[in-house]
Amino acid sequence: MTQLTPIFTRYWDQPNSWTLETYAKHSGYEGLKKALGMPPADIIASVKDSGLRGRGGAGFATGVKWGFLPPPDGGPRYLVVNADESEPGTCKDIPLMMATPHFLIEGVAITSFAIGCNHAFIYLRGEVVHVYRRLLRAVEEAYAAGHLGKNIHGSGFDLDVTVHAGAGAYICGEETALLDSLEGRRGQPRLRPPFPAVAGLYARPTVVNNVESIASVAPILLYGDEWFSAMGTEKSKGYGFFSLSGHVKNPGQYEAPLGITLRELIDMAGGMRDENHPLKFWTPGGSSTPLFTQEHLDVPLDFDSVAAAGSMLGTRALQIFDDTTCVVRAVDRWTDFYKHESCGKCTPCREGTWWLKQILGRLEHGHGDEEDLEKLLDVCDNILGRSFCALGDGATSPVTSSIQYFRDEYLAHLTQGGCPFDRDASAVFA
Ligand code: L3W
Ligand code: SF4
Repeated sequence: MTQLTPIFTRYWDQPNSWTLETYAKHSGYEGLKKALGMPPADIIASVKDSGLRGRGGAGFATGVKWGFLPPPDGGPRYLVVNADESEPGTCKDIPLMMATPHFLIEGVAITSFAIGCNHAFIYLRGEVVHVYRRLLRAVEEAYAAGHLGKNIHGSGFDLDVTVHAGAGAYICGEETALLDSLEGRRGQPRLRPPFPAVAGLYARPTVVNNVESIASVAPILLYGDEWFSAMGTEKSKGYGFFSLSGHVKNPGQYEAPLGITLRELIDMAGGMRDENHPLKFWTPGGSSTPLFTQEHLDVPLDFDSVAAAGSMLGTRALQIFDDTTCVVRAVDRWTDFYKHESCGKCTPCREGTWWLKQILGRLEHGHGDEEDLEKLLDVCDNILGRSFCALGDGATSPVTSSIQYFRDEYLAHLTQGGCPFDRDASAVFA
């Protein structure tokens, strides 16, 4: 049985967990002091050796990404933390920043020193004003204690940190749209390459990493890369947040080694909310990842095992649905989100998400016809791989996977003149 690994969550239910005073009592900023005595190349090597892979969805190796920066040319280079957490079901970065913001700020300082950055940015989702205030206060505390600012701990290293709140658009979580937004433009994805590592913020070399990735750097430096890589699986090292929401008794963030299964996590969360209603479907990594069902309860939640089973680990946002949920209605709601958040830059996503929403809506409300399932799949086929960024591809995941596993339920919407769950779910799908 896999055990929880409370690192970020060790004391976050204690009073004032977010203050520098509490963080200092738990070895806070010791990792930074250690890092400042190391050659920057050794820090990058240590993060590479730890096996840390990006915690923002794509799972790209963090140390490898840092290694893509071109050699210093005398001009500025930047670290930008992607704190625009908005993927449906994803709820880990915001609790982490609320409960223990100094993990992130220490990680920012270590990473900036390693990559030669003197000005780092934290780009925060616009809606979470309470998190903005908490981060500002934590940054102030870190400056006052000499963890940020000029000549940090006598090392000669200077670092300023700017916290920037966005305006509330899901697309600004895409790294290049985020950079455009940070520069003051409308947030829309840029063509890649060039990747941000080569031409990012203000066309300068830039590392863009997720909050949890950067926060993980502090414990890796403090306890060592071998400590980190001893957890997890062969190609998915370490631990991370698994955010359970929906139909479990105790939803929340569970910190555990990668490779844990949903069966184990549901046990940790106290079981399903009602034992008379079993698990029906779930998302392994947010709504942009193909749905899983009962048959995937024992898939190890690591990057490769989830991919081999037909989905993506994504942000480990486990949205759990029991058999009282209409899958067509759930997919319709997610699709409404993608249609609303599509930035409009490319036709397949802008028009395709609109059509998906129209077809799903009429199925759910009893106006569908027999061709609708094939139309849904055809529209998805015209979005997937033909869109400018991952938002379009992600919008197709819930649609195609739900038809794969629940075609009969879609057909029932046709034969019964709309959503059977509006009448008696158990009678229809028993
Ligand atoms: C330099 C190269 N850099 C790749 C860098 C690249 C980026 C990272 C990963 O999307 C996914 C998406 C969501 N030289 C490079 C290079 N890089 N090759 O590596 O890049 P990529 O394109 O694989 O992914 P991405 O664009 O970062 C992220 C999925 O995650 N997702 C998560 C959503 C999460 C939120 C949230 O709320 N946090 O929105 C869920 O599934 O769909 O597929 O840095 O520059 N040759
Ligand atoms: Fe914008 Fe969607 Fe195209 Fe991405 S896929 S650029 S979000 S329209």
